[in-house]
Amino acid sequence: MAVTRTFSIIKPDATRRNLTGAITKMLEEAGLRVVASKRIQMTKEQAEGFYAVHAERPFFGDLVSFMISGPVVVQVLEGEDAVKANRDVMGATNPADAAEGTIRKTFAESIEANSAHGSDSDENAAIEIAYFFKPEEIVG
Ligand code: IDP
Ligand code: MG
Repeated sequence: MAVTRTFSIIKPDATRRNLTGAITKMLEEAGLRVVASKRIQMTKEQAEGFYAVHAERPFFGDLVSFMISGPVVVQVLEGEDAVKANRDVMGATNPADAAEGTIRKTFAESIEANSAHGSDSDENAAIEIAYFFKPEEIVG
């Protein structure tokens, strides 16, 4: 295994409930290191671009509205096999299916308001990191 990077978002349902620290702690305890982080208010255009792969899904409009409903914390995480480590600690998309001890099982409100995003491949991680961060904003 190699040390790699992934992209994470602490979603509006979590920032609203002041869970930024609690979620970051779970990421850190899973062996991930925050090497870039910023709290932003996404624009509609930014959210639509980020989730463009889901543009044809029935929930796309609601998802974009949710993602701009409040601030988010975008982060670059580094660690051994970071994409998998992050997806494992995040848990299944639907909190009803998420394993005990995962972020989504612990904190998610619904399949949509599920507290965290994590890239699903190294390729998408690189694309998503570049969507929100300049190289000089990432300090490993
Ligand atoms: P993931 O976040 O676990 O990778 P994706 O299938 O990539 O899941 O979906 C992206 C996001 O879209 C989810 O995290 C969730 O916020 C939302 N979402 C996914 N499926 C549904 C659904 O069936 N209804 C409403 N929102 C959904
Ligand atoms: Mg996904």
